Amino acid sequence: VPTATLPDPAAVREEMLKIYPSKTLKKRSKQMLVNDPSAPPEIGANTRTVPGIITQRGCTYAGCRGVVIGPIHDILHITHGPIGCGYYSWLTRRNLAQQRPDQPINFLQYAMSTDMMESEIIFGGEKKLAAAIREAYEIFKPKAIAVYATCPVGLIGDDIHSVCREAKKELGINVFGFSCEGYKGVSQSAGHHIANNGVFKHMVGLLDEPDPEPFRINVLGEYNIGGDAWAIDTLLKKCGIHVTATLSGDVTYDQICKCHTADLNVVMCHRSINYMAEMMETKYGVPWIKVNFIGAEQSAKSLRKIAAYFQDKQLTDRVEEVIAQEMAELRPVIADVKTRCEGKTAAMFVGGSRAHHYQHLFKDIGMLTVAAGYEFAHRDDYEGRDVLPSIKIDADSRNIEELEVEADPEKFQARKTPEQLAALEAGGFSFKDYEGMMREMRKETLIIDDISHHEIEKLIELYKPDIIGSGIKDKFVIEKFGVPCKQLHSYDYGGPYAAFTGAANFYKEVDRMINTKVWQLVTPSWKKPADPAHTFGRG
Ligand code: CFM
Ligand code: HCA
Repeated sequence: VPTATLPDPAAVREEMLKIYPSKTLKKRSKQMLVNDPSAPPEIGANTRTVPGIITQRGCTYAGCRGVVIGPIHDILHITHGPIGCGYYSWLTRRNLAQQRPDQPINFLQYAMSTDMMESEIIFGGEKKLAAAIREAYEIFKPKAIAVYATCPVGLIGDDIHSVCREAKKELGINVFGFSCEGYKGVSQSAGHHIANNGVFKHMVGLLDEPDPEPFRINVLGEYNIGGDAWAIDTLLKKCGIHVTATLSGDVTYDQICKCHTADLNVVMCHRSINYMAEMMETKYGVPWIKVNFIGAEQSAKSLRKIAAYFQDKQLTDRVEEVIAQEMAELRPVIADVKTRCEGKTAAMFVGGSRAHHYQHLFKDIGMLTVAAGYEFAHRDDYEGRDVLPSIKIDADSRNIEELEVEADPEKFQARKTPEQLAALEAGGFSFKDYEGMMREMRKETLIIDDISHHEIEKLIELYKPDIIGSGIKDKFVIEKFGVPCKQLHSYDYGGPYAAFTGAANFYKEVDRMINTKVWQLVTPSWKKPADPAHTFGRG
């Protein structure tokens, strides 16, 4: 991409900021930066959105129930609250699970809620919750039930945890609650933290039955959107690497209960699950490494890293064989797509990890990301792990209790001997080498945290990107400007995009989206003569 043709990012930033009143301007200034990969500047991430700004963020309940725990498909999820939260989170995130012979019903299709009414808001909803748990148990006989508190529950002070404890005693199954009221944090990120704590406390470690296969790993922070976890699983299987559990994509309760028996945790989405990786290491001795199966080069690098960890010649050879095979199939696709996509530009504003990961897929086909940002990530996701001590004081972490975790004297098991660790280190292997987004991005890229609709409009006007990766809340705003928008949350119902096979799907879809002539037919409404019936809004 001839970067000389790109606008000056500092000038774009000024242009975006100039309409804000002074207090908002001050705040937003810290959340918009021009990148320097050699010394990432400090970003004002994970702070409260200014009221009135149109944000893409979600709430704590969404992060807990919707994102991290929702995909566990053989337990019941009961939302305690008025019906809205349960109803509007029903099947919106693409939590895919395969039907299994031992479990004919896929519980993910249900929306279960206590449907609190005015009387419960006034007199308390604990009795109704206890009755709902009992009723749900009678109908479905699940292995476990999880209860999620919504905003009003926290406000009136229902004690969901004691209701769950009672139900656990009465029914003889695992019942546990999450105080994930939507207002708890500044975004869904707080919900991840609450979810991790609960999963760790109530599930991990309950089943001491290691899978018999060698090279056992858990894939943490992989949620099987569009079948990504299946694509990764297939690739790992080809190499002879076994997945004990994917947290949380197409995963069962038992898999989570025994995931502490794995040899290694590999972390895809650091933002949503770093807490779990750290806690499992402390309590059970499972080390973790960061991986990324989005993008061909990144997938190869991740496989090599896993093989390097196991220090096994046969596995290393097999991994190289698989990479060679997969790349032989992928190369012609890349070459073909590149003829039409090379030199095009992308911008990405997504969640807490994909804005980073997907840049690699665009890079594979010769495209450049000119601007990027997360919705709710923290400083370490932008700047790298080095900032960890200081992120402890960020907005979400202040509100959420850290679990006190210590090594379990019976279950802790060091996965490597000191000699093996020394050999790994001598070979240049490093654990926890999490670099964050900024170090892996071109100098002068514009970084925008928690982007607003106003800023997206300015970005389109000044950068004219060929494609934007984003979510449902702004997809159609973007497309009305004549710019294709690829949803990087739901994949617009496509996918998988992970691993080599998924990468091929992504390249072809981006090619189709960018190169279709349909965008030339779009005339945005503000370019047409004013309609006297709609005189308000954009003039
Ligand atoms: Fe992690 Fe996710 Fe993401 Fe996320 Fe999400 Fe998601 Fe996302 Mo939507 S866990 S941070 S809270 S990778 S639901 S599967 S797509 S915003 S970038
Ligand atoms: C969430 C879920 C979401 C929303 C997607 C979007 C998802 O944040 O609660 O805004 O397009 O991936 O389903 O991130």
